[in-house]
Amino acid sequence: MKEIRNYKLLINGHWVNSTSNESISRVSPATSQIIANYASGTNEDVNLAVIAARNTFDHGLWPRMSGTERSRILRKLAQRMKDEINYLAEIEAEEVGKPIRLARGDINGSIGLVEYAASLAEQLHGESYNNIGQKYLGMVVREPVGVVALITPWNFPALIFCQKMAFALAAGCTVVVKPSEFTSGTTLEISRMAEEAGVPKGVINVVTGYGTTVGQPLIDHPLLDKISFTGSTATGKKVMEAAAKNVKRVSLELGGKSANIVFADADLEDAIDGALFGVYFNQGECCCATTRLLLEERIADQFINELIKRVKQLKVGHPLKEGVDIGTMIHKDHMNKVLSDIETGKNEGARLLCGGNRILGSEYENGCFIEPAIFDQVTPEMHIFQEEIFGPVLSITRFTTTDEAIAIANKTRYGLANAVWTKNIDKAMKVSRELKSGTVWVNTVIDGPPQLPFGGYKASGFGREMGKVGLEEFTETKSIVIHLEKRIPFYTTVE
Ligand code: TXE
Repeated sequence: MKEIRNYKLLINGHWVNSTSNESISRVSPATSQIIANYASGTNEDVNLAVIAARNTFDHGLWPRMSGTERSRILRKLAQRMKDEINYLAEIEAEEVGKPIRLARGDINGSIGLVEYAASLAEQLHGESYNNIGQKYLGMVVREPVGVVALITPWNFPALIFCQKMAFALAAGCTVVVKPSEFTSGTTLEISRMAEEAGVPKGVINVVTGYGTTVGQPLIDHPLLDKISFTGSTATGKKVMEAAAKNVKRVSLELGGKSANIVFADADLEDAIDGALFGVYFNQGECCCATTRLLLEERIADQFINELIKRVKQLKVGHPLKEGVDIGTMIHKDHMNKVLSDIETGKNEGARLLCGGNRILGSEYENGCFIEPAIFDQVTPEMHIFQEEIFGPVLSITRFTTTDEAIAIANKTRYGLANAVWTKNIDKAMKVSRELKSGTVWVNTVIDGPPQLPFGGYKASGFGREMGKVGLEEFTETKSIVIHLEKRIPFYTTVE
């Protein structure tokens, strides 16, 4: 048996026990055996962490360093992550239940995010206006927003942590991180590496624990300047409520229900692979998963037949086994929720074409494995069309015209991402322009470099991560108006 990893909290540069002295055991979602223990943080731990981040921001070196110095340290962090890439990937695969091949990709992606944020740290600048009259000079300067709470979910723990932390640090902020209680391992390990790379104490503080006992006191804390949250829409609303109390800045990356529109003139081989990857990647536990496949009627039957053949070849299995395509659901409750959504789909009249059962027996017996499922004849009023299932479940709806495809794709309260497959550039651009989402993929899916911002329209949230704007989200804008020479008095003095 592998060694169980035991973790403490990181507060003001020290690894400390929680004041509760209690821990949270993470069991493997593949085997039900304990793989890690995280400290169960409290209100008091949160308070200590926020005070440390506040003091470091108000009096410490980090926000006052040059961008080049911050950039150098972030690059060292990226190097430390490269040194331990396999270790990080194993933790990610084990704790999330995702295939090791994917976990390696996630850690590589996380390194890429840190490197890109490091480059932005050097480039962050404002504007100057030298054209506003002889007697004026205007400057627009960017300042770090301050102390930021980073609250992250369980599906991409390392990637989402780096997508927030590296940009916040590049801007000069200090952070208090609350990772998911199911997958805190890589956040703690990367924070250790950040210290080793030279990030000063108090810049990154990590309080592990539950949403109610750590998350809520954190978002309520009056000494925070901003909350950056990724998770469910329900918790996102709580974040907004808490932030309203003292007008904290907020950015929210919430759920999604992405459409994947395939036109008859697409490269169908590519589109089939994209349809599979878009929904079964990370077991479907992905906010931008393209869970709604919209097929042009005249190719639908042929496309579906091929899709079913290909789905049956996907290997569901233990996350650490090479060659596995689909791992396990994050935990039993979530698995049961996904199975219940599948039942709802059947009951509301959608046609289950394959999969959708829990897999039991031999290596699957103690895990949370589900066969990848495909539903046909899904209509927009159905629960499975509208609600985020967050599992390996694809819904198919057919269309005949481009306008119909756009209308169906937009019939959701979410707006995180959508994809379109066609070889016709006019059609690709018309659809891209009319889809209501923060991202549109054309002839690809779940794709994109750190230069491109990511975030939602509508109920998928607001604010953007990555790209230059991802850095600006962690800044305040200050206008400095400078008057030169003697002013013409506004109030004239009477002799
Ligand atoms: O999310 P939560 P859960 C969706 C997905 C999934 C559902 C529920 O549909 O099935 O959400 O997942 C912390 N104050 N997404 O319950 O609760 C929590 O501890 C402050 C989409 O895990 O939103 C965790 O660290 N924080 C999503 C983080 O919030 C609180 C990814 C997210 O957990 C809190 C994950 C509180 N009161 C799930 N309560 C995406 N957008 O990618 C909980 N938390």
